Amino acid sequence: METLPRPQLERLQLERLQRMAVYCYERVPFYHEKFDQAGFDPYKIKALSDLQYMPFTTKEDIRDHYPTGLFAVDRRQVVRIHASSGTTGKPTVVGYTRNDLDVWSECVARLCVAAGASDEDTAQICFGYGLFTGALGLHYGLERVGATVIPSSSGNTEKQLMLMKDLGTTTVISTPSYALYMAEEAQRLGYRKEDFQLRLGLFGSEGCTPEMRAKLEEAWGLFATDNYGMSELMGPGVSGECHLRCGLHVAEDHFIPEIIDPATGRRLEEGQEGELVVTTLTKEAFPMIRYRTKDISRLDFQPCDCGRTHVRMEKIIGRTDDMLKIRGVNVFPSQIESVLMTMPQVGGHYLLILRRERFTDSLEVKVELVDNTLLENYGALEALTHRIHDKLKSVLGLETTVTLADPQTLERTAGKAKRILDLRGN
Ligand code: DLL
Repeated sequence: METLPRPQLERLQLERLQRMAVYCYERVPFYHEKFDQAGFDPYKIKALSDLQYMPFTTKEDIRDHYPTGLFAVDRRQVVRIHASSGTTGKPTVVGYTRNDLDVWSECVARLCVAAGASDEDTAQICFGYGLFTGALGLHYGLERVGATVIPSSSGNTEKQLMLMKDLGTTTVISTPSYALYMAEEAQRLGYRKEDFQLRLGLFGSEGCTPEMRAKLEEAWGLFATDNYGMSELMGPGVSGECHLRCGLHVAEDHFIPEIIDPATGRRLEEGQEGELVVTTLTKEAFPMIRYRTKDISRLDFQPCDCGRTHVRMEKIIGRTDDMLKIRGVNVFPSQIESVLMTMPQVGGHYLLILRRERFTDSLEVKVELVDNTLLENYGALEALTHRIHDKLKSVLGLETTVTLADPQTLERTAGKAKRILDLRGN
């Protein structure tokens, strides 16, 4: 499947899309109405390009049908429920049939193998087990690979490190920010790099710039890959990097990705940057037609040297709702992270604070020092502040206020890092 020549792959996608469109139309009243309103006839799909005439589905649509109004099967066929917490209001509830779980494990297993995992690995899963899809998704995928899975969950970092050392964990699975936190804790508790046998990090669920990744690889002495997914589409398993790390291969036999202009909804050409929209081709319990992910990326259809033919999406650049607009300048947090992580005196944790004073927005970049060495040296602190400020100014074209925080003072989480504090109100 992963190396199917493109024409065969597209034939398979077309057959599956035709089936999926009719399936949604006949089983989910929401899609029935939506297709009718858009004048879209699901029985008449002739080419993959017809996809662009199908209506989008949004997070609001899911919310409007809380909790399970978009499910396409009856409850007897649903064998698992997950949910994503979301920042406001009700969670997004998603369901799986037995076949959905099987496909899910397969997709995750593929990305683990593509990254270099095998049945010789001992894989410690440091994602939170529960409604979040990350832990159980990776769990079943890695079991399918034949790895020895340690479901240690997130948090309780001291015990986490003890298990990692004593059981000879070779592969760690977590958010990049938690992996960095674990590395700091390991150092604080007196562990040495040689105490661990980690060789591979399967990171995902939040952004990680190449600069941050380099920090992580250095801290743990491992090879790190990135994988992407979201609850609404399945969880992890939608796409992942192979060992060549030149984009994340999308599991194209199960998903069709598109890139659109978020403002107009128009589909963009290959290589252009825009919002990722994904259609599921095989999901039974909770199918999604043209789901607007709000994640920004671009697609590359060139075959990869690894032999996989599945399209590669670029690492997520940001989210349409994460893009900071400050005095008319658009800024993605990842651009700031890239600047910060090139400075050796700066640790992996930072906070972006937005304020509005007298109708003008301002951005404070609060940066944590990596250790105590600069603390007594006022001149050096001031020089570092200026250096960060000037670099940000030249990269972003924006005035920021840079403040330095003592080591280990910004909040850590065991899951996704919270890096934006927006105090602007509305
Ligand atoms: O985070 C699924 C997942 C779990 C993926 C474990 C990979 C590993 P949600 O909690 O629903 O699902 O959050 C989905 O997280 O829309 C992105 O904005 C962000 N995200 C996920 N993976 C990446 C990544 C899981 N590799 C949302 N890079 C998505 C950047 C990511 N952002």
